[in-house]
Amino acid sequence: MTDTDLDAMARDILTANDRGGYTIPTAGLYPFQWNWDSAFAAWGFSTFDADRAWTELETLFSAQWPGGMVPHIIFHKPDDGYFPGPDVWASGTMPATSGISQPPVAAILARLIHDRVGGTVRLRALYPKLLAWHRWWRESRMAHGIACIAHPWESGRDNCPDWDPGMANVDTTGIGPYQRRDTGHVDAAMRPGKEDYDRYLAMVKFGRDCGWDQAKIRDDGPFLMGDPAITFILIRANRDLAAIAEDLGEDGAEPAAWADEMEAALPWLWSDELQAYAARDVRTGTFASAISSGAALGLLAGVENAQMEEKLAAMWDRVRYGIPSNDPAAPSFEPRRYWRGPTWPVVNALIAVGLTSAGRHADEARLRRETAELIRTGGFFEYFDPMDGTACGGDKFTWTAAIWLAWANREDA
Ligand code: 2M8
Repeated sequence: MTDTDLDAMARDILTANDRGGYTIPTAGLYPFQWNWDSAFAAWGFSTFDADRAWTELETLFSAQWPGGMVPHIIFHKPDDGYFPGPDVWASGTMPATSGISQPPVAAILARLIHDRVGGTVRLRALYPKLLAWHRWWRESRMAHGIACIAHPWESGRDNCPDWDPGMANVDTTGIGPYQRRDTGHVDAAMRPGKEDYDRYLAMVKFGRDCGWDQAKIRDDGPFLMGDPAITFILIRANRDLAAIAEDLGEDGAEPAAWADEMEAALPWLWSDELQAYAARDVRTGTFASAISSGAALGLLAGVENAQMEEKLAAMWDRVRYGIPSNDPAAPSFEPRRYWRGPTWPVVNALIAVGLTSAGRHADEARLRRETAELIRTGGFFEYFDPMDGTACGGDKFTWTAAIWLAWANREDA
């Protein structure tokens, strides 16, 4: 199969996963609109259908909550193939959504899409919504000046060992029996375990019981951890928003100041033991015990740090393909279990955006080559074993197809 054939297949996947204004990540396993998946889908669409790219982002922001939050799942149409569904979240919104958010990559990708295909009128309409979302992060998910997550699902890196310190303290009393659906679609050995799911549901229960009072979730919820990945993403996204504002003739001083403030707060995330930025439990102060792909996203924020770069380079050299989600040298590393080791084309693409900004073109080319190789041999799967390249999780995956089109198979990404 040639790269041209793969281009056509990738476009077909995006089109087949289109449910009318939004794409689902993959049929069966994830039958709704997911937040950061949609932003990547928009980037993919921008390579062949500019109008559809903007529509994807517009549909995502049509579910924005009055407080500015953009939810992590939007349940546009009923589907009982996924658990927990709208009845468990009980958001009370129209459309029904989850009650937490996901990595704020939309401004970063909106800027790249605008650079590629234009669309100033559509970007202008999105700008205040992006700003309101970033403000929500600042007001509802900050501690020690760092962006935090109130649920591992909010990080998008669900069962990453980054969250083990916070997960250890989540009380699961009162979580009765429930029926998971994910393990009916893919191999259970590649998914989070039951103990993880019990805790995930305990966090959802807390949010539901307090009527999704976001300040209460931050202050009293069962879980709150500083997330290096979201912190770096938000620094970059705020700077991109400031640049967008300038292009639009608006005043971007506010998001620019937010980015500077977060950058100044980074020392709170520095682990002396790991010699890297690492996830940290706000409730206990405990750091994650291994370096992860979250640290590698520092490049996206323009954060340069020689000690950390050395650690990250060593981590990359321990695998054959891409940046692993967890360090293979760590006891918690599992090469096929979801976010505990596999490499994810979407994260590689974000890191590549950072490498390009830092002028590290040889590293960017290596990461692109390794990611493209995974897709060429394994297909458009959700994620991959970074040691031997085995394709894992769901097939015909929207974000892998999008990344192929927008970055992995391009010279001009
Ligand atoms: C995964 O997360 C969902 C919950 O949001 C799940 O496992 O059920 C993660 O990989 C997340 O990053 C992604 O957005 C989602 C849909 O692809 O799947």
